[in-house]
Amino acid sequence: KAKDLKGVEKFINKNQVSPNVSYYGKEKGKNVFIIHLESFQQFLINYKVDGKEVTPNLNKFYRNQHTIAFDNFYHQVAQGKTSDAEMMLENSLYGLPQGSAMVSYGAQNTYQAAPSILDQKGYTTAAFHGDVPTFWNRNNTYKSWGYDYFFSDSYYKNKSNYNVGYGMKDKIFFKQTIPYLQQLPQPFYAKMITLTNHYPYELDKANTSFPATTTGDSTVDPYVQTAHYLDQAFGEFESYLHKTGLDKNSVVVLYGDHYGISNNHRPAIAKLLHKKSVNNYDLAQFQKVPFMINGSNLDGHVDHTYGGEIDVLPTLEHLLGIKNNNMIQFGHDLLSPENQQIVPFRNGDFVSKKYTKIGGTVFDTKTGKELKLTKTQKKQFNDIQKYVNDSLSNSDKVVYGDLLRFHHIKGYKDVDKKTFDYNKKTA
Ligand code: GP9
Ligand code: MN
Repeated sequence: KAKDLKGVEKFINKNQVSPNVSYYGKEKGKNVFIIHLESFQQFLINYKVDGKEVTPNLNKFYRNQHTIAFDNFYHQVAQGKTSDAEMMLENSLYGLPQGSAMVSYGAQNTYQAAPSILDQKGYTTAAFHGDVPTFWNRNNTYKSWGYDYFFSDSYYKNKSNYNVGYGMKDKIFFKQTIPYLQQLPQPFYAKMITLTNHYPYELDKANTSFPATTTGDSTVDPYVQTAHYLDQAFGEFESYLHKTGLDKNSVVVLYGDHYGISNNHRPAIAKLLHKKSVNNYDLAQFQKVPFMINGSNLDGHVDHTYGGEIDVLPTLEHLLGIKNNNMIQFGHDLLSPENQQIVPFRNGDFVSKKYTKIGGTVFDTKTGKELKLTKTQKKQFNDIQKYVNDSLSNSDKVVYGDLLRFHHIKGYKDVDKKTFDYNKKTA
């Protein structure tokens, strides 16, 4: 019902943060690349095996003079995995407590998503993925989000040795994406979803030059090999951007969607981190994923702000000079000095600047020490917990109730799903 939106709007307005004046509109009008690094965790950045960097290209990108890299950035997905990440990234709405919002609510709901917001600023929008279009109901959901184009497996030349696991190998995927990119009118918003670094981390012999880790856990050990392959694929794509000068008029956003190594592998994780054992705090830290933004007008640095996938869209909007104070978005610009630095997890746990709450235990986020809260701390803690619960439940109200159909924004037209057709036309 339309009146259910009132409470949601109230919550959003109360928690609004204003943009950082020194970043607002810095990258206005540029092309945007969103590069989805499958199952990629932050610990891989600068990680070495046998003295060799797993991800030399991403490491370079991380410390590039024009890259803002967040090192306290968490994935917030639940059962919907990749689809939860996509949902948060492009809508600033959470995935659902069970199942996948894209699967259950992707086709019928109204969204005010990144592609349609940018479309109305004159952008062409396209998603690229080397798997079947139906996975996670992308073929329907992307229409609701306003994607002009969705290039999936049938758009790519395929030979049997091009594939591994779920689909096309990342190097081949990036290479074959380029001719399509070149035809997109600028400015464009292009999302590329990689695949090869997906469990069970399979790779053909020719690409398996990098040494596996030696934890003895066979699910974990090949992870760095496919991560290394993904890094090489990214490196090749980056040199294309550089050669063509596209890097100058584009913002390149990189993020890891969720863990590759789940928390069920404690002994192996301890070995990877060179620790005797790991507790819940260590595991929460281990769940960090990369979030990096590169743009020629940005002053590169590592930013320690605590944030998560829900915060990406507001951050990007402000860099592009797009106001979001009339939008229903649950994240907050990570570059805003007013950011409260609270990262809700789907199960109600959270990381914040001061406290990390996992299960029934509260840790000091800075030191990792378990805390017995004093009366004043308890009050702060409860306020954060309330925010976390309200944020998740209001987002769920929006998705379950399809409330955005009642949310009208001045100067913004809702998506007309019927205008899109992602089937490849055969000449
Ligand atoms: C499949 C891919 C995998 O197309 O995006 O999704 P995941 O299993 O990581 O959720
Ligand atoms: Mn995934």
